[in-house]
Amino acid sequence: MKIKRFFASDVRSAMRMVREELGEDAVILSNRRVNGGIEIISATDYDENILRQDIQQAHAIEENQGFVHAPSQSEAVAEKSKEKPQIIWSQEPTLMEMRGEIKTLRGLMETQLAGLSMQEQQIHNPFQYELKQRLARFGLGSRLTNELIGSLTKDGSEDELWRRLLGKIAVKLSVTDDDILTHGGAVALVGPTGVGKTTTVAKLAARFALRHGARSVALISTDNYRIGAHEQLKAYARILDVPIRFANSAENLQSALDYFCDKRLVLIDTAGMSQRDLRLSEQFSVLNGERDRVRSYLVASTTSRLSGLQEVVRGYKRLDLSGCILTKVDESTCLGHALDVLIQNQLSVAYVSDGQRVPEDLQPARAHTLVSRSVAVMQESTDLLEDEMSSMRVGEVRH
Ligand SMILES: Nc1nc2c(ncn2[C@@H]2O[C@H](COP(=O)(O)OP(=O)(O)OP(=O)(O)O)[C@@H](O)[C@H]2O)c(=O)[nH]1
Ligand SMILES: [Mg+2]
Repeated sequence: MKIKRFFASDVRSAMRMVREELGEDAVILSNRRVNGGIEIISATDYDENILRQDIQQAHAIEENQGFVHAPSQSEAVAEKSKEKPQIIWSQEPTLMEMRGEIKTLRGLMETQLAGLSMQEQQIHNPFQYELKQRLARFGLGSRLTNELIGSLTKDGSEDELWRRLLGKIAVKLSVTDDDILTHGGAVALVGPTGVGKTTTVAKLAARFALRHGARSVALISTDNYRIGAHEQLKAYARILDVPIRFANSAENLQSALDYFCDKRLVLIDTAGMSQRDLRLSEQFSVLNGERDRVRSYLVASTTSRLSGLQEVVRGYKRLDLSGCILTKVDESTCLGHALDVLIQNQLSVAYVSDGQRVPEDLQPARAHTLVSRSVAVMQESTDLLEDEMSSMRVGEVRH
């Protein structure tokens, strides 16, 4: 193996020197900036063992000369290659530079092309363009937007078409018609942390107790992970004067359900868990053990973004979900995100929670009401944005 060090003012000149002296088969072992230019270490007839010896020798020389040695790229690669073979030529600086430039160019072209197609649409199909923009502000993702626009017959004014689109969204959105409070049974509320599960359990229990009496309801908590989790539900049970039990395993849940078999509604409050939490499988196996008796509803906060909601629903769909309860609608800045995710996942909405008050702030979900509310939220957010933009413009003028 022949190793040689080259100095030049820039990478291109150094590479030319390498090629002229060592030929096209030369491999680049390292490159670094040094005073006055670039240093490249290159080799022909590359042999990994000899390279390692050479590197050790180089270290010894540099240490004797008082240099502080930082491992170079080639040394790191050589170290790694003790474990498995590495492709050293991929570190070649010009290639790496070119790869980076191609990536940047591809990104630029994609953005430009997307912009061009939007511009073209704006010119040739202004209605469609405007409706797409409105649906994006409403909170729908591109897949559902394209599906809805594609199914639209294009007769009528823009506002008529918009109303028709909203009607289509309402038709696609399925609701469960107050099923928990109408049919009762054993119902578990599951979902990520802090979305409002315990508060919703209390709201449902209070509503049911108002309709059928406190004796008809019972509560179970499977939240054994947090100190104080029991206290919160216990406090609600005390206020509502309904019995409560705690279950920390599938067997305990079974016996708690047996114990409350005379109740018309048994509400199960679960520990809040991220869809990425490894303990989620444990929670699922406890609930799946009682699948025949317990219906599970996902509680999802409408303050989450589209991708976050998508991930939550995907994670919790491993549980056979009977529906979803949307919370924090009063705090949402884009309700359409939740509608998109529910429609795409064919998950029905059971209830809508729009505040902290127990039991007032909970309504059975109605598709048209939810769509109208989403439009109102969209309008509020647009107005807010416009206000901010105009105050920024005023600020600019003043400066
Ligand atoms: N604004 C608003 N706040 C709500 C709503 N529902 C619940 N909250 C509040 O959200 C906070 C968390 O509610 P919890 O019921 O404890 O949530 P959780 O899902 O049981 O939380 P973990 O058990 O910790 O996972 C509390 O402050 C509630 O008052 C709602 O619809 N709107
Ligand atoms: Mg809770």
